[in-house]
Amino acid sequence: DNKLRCRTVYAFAREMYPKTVKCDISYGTAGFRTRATDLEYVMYRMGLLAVLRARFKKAVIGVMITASHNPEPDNGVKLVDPMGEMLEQSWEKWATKLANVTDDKLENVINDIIKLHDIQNMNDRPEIVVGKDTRPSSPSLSKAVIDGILAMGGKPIDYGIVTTPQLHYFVACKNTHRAYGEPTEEGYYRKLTDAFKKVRGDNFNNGNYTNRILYDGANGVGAKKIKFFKEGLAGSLIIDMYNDEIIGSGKLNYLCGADFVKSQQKFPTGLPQIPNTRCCSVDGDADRLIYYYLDENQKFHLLDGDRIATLIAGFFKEVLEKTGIRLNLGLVQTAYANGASTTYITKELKIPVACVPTGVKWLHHKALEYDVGVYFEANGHGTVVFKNEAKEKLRNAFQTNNLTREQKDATSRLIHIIDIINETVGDAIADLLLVETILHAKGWDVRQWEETYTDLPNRLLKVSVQDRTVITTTDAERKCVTPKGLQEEIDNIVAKYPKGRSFVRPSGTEDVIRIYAEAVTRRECDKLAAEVAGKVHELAGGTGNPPEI
Ligand code: G16
Repeated sequence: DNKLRCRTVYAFAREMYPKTVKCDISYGTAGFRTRATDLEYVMYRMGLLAVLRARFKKAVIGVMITASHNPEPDNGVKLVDPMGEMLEQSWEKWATKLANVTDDKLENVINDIIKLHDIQNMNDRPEIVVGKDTRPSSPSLSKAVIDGILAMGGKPIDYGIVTTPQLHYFVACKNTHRAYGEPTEEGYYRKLTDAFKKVRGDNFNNGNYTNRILYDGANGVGAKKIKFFKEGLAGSLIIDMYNDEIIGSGKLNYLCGADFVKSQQKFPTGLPQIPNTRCCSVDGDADRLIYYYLDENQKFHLLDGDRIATLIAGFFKEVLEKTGIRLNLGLVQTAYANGASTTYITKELKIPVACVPTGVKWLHHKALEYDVGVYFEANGHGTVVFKNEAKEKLRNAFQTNNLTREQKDATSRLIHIIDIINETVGDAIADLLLVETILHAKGWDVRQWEETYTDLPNRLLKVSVQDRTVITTTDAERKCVTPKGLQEEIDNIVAKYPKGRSFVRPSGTEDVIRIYAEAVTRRECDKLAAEVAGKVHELAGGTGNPPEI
């Protein structure tokens, strides 16, 4: 049987999805990502791998076709593990291997995977859930994934165009036999909006908080899906939508969306410029969320993932204290977190903070160590995760009669809030509902939220190099190991700037080196970023001109 299966796989590959690209690609920060035209055979092979993974785990596995924040001509693919988490790291190596072998070696690698993992149930037909974003290249790439699933004998369940977090949610629902929710789009909208409405109650506004927000859909799936939320929220939150999805218009993520707003620190195109009005942007697959506003002098103010993290962590600390239930709370960040946010969390909120490398998989994993783990990247990617025992503890406490009125109210609020959150992965729309819930509870407008601490001016730059793998890092990406001498140069530059901090790392999703810098003033910060970028360009084989600010 096995032999026959492998032959089919090979024949399919040779006829329909031959390997057309010579150079290798690797499973990076968020799966494979490159030009869409180079991806058909990779997609087919990931369909194959998903079925093998599903047989090994005896569970439903997900495949998402998206390049998220990347420009529209790019695309990508990532596998989703049984509880909705990112593919386990040891299998990333297999993904890379399977993607890069020549067609005639495909059979061998598949046999290696089967043997090494002792996969016996080769006749099982596991379900593989497939989703895609709105890119014009996504339908044909999705077909390649589905052909791979079929060739390997799996059962594709095609959810069509969905957000990345929706796909993660479907996988978790299926594998928990619906304990996490209904594995349908309707089930997802209902779970989140019902919980939101319960917590909000009849008073839609509170103190300085008003329930209207301007929403930038990045011309992607986040625009398409917010419409269902608007209906479900029934006026409890009014979402004015801009940058609506226009499939194939070439505008995805262009001058708008969470990545543009965060990295350019600019107001996006397409939204009305109304002073002191809360605005937010999601990215191309709706797993990142960024807030911002323009003041009366048209000055731009950014409230990024660090702000969202501190708002959420601070709120959970307050509510947990009110419940009287002892649960430990922690926050996970990356090196991109603004130094001021880390100081605020540790000194004022007194919540422990951990720092891990870029990539949701690292943050998610670390956050699971706490009873209640909040994790966010500065770029707006994050969520809150709860240990099962923590949820049980809350539910059990609520059932007993040992709580005071205040403790009971706080416990019930927390139980409902858990249902607003998509615990499987960062989810821009679920995060939006959570932020709005907290601002409403506090009665805060966007300026009060911003007043909690003052960000250090910071700058993100990109440098193009011949080969980004020449830069390797350690210490949660805060120090670079190669090329030799670069870290000493960076240290010397940083030493000239009071409270200066800078690090460099190769991107896992684009062909560039990323530079981060922060300092006390905007001028110094920009000078620091430019100096470090110049050094990277010089010592790491930069192409073209070094970036200018
Ligand atoms: C992906 C990852 C994020 C990461 C971002 C940038 O986001 O999921 O964890 O921060 O890429 O990664 P890098 O700096 O390595 O290019 P998304 O929203 O594009 O999926």
